[in-house]
Amino acid sequence: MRQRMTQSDPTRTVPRRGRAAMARMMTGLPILYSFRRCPYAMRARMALLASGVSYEHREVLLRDKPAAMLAASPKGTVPVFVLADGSVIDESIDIMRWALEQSDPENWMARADAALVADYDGAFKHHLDRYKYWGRYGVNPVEHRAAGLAMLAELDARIADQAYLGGATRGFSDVAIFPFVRQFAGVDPPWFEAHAPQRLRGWLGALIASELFERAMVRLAPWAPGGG
Ligand SMILES: N[C@@H](CCC(=O)N[C@@H](CS)C(=O)NCC(=O)O)C(=O)O
Repeated sequence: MRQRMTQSDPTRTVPRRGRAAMARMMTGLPILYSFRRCPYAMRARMALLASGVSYEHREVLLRDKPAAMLAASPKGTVPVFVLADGSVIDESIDIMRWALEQSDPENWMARADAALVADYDGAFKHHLDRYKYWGRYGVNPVEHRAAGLAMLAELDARIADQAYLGGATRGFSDVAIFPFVRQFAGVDPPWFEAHAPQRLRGWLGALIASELFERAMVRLAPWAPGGG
């Protein structure tokens, strides 16, 4: 490998599958396969941006996933993060952790409640999906909306005396959870406005209005191999 890299035209001698990996080794930038509207990808992007780690963003169409992404992670979900050494992280929470291990300037990990995040990834997401896509599940959305709202009341209690879940400033838990609350709010905004606790709505609004979220929601054309 080392010898090949010193040759004048590596593309002639390196097997096809090896070329992308070699380019990666040369640029050194990790790659994030991402989808703008995916809440899991949102939180991964926000942690990467907060950490300041450089990476190559590859926007993906979920109906037309790049072969390179599927080769890295056959389970086919975004986000997928491919490190320069070829290792792959394909769970959003793990991408967040990895980013913040590199650098955590806002000290997010000091405000990480793993049990709470797991509860939102589990029970809340369960209710969110059934509220939003009730037809697909053949369920009564109102029941799942009520169950989600009950969870949000608990979340609201956590911010009774502080602006964010872990204290005065945003942390890991806030960023890991709010994209799902945003989706919940977006199913029926007038209903959410009328029924969700006011403080909780303020918490959500602040995270949505943040510059970090704005940066994470930048619109990019889908990535195509060879297209840059
Ligand atoms: N546990 C995964 C879940 C990721 C996930 O489910 N992403 C969705 C999009 S929001 C996806 O890629 N679904 C596959 C598809 O729609 O084809 C994570 O946290 O990264």
